[in-house]
Amino acid sequence: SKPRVRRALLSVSDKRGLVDFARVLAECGVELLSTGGSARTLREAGLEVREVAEVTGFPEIMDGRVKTLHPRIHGGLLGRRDVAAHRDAMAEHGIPEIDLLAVNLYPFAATVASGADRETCVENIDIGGPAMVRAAAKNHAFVAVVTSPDDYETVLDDMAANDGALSDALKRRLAADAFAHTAGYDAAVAGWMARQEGVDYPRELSLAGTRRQVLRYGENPHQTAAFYATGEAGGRRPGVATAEQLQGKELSYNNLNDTDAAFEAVAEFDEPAVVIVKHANPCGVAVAEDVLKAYRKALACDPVSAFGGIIAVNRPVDRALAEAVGELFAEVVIAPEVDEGAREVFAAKKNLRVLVTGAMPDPAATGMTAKTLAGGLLVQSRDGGRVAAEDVRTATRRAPSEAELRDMIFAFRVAKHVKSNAIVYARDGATVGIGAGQMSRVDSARIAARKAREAAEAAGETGSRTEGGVVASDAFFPFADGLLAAAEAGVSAVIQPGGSKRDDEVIAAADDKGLAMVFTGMRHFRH
Ligand code: 93A
Repeated sequence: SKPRVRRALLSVSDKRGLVDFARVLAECGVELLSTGGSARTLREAGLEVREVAEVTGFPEIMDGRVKTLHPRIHGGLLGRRDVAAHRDAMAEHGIPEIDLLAVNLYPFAATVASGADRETCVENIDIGGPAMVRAAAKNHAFVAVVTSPDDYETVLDDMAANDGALSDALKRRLAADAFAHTAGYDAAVAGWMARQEGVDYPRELSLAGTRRQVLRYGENPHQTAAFYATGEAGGRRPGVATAEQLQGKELSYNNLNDTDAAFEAVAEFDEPAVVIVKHANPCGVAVAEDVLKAYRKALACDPVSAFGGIIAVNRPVDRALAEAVGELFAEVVIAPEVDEGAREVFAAKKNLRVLVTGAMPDPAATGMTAKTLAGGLLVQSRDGGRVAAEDVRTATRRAPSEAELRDMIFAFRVAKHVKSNAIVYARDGATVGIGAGQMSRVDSARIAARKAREAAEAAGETGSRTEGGVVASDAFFPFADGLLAAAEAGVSAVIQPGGSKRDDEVIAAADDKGLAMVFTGMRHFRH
């Protein structure tokens, strides 16, 4: 049978669960070794521990920079128990075998996130911890390494089931986690150091994050999937990765993707706003004096698509909004806050997933986006571009009215969150037709107009919703046809980046139809 765990080295910054873990180990007859702070915590809890300094015969020096970096420790972690020469070396040099290592590292990412100065961040780069973790993980045939307090219980259960020994399966799994842990840790250090030097993309890029959740499946049931929190901005960007889920089933891969799209979109607006998303595209967006009005306007855009959608709100959700949302079949609601009354209403909808983020993210903040392609990774800064009324230039004879301009800025911000080619019709602070993801811009323009017509018909309206509205295009109109399709739908104003070779043709067509058209000079492709 396997050798029992006889000696454990515990050296942790995050002391969560440490005492309980160590107490059970001690009860199993395991000798405890530990470093300064960890040893103190254990002694205060009445446990018997040997300090590493006692084993090495060498004090912790240089403010703790050198405490475990010693052959008496590393020999005990790396020595093979099945090689006579290794055993002899241990005996000769008084090296105690370490069978179990529990280490978690100096909190580097949290120190950076706290806004600490450079020196403090550097001091929080753990050297001895990763060295021990890697040594134990390499020697996983004989040594178990625990890098997360969440695994203490698993280790104790495994020991209980194996007569005080640890199974090979668990040791291997823990070793894999250990290398992932140190890789992620070094990636955080490398990323921070590069950013200090103004380098966005270090030569070796790791996006290693922490696995938050193994998902039931991916985009389709035959695909596997997991959700990783990369801790972007030190985990300070409020959103789906940091949100608290109040109720409802586990979020699926598609839920997470769509919820992110919805929440990032609703963060664009200063006024109370609601975004409804289906298949990663908004199918209704509106701003209003309050979120209940905004919700009604957003829903009216395309109530058919909104069925089973994701609803994102940029203000606290109250009882009235929760009741209105309750009339629809929605998958997810995400908001910075959900008040008591709303929580009561939602509680009756067991399947509805409700997420609270605590705050709204800064829509203009810097950050990174990544997408994979075969054998590679495309990385770019996130699209923090945000066109305001003062950024646009009138291209036509007629300048837009203030109301037109307000709707155009709104529509352009929506278009940024619609897959290209994106065409967005809007009126009075609400989208009335959205054309997404078409290979031809004129098709997007026609689809958006058709959707507006059909929604109006279904609602029994006689007038046209696009009449007197505005249209936004995420990229320039290469020809006049897309603009003419919008003119046909009755819009009075157009917002687009401009910059086509045929801008003159497009401007002439707009002038001919009496439209006001502004150029943003900024494009918002989204694929
Ligand atoms: O400063 S270090 O890089 N040098 C070391 O030799 C060393 N050994 C363990 N950091 C070192 N550690 C780290 O100290 C561990 O990874 C753990 O995070 C922390 C535990 O210290 P204490 O027990 O004194 O609280």
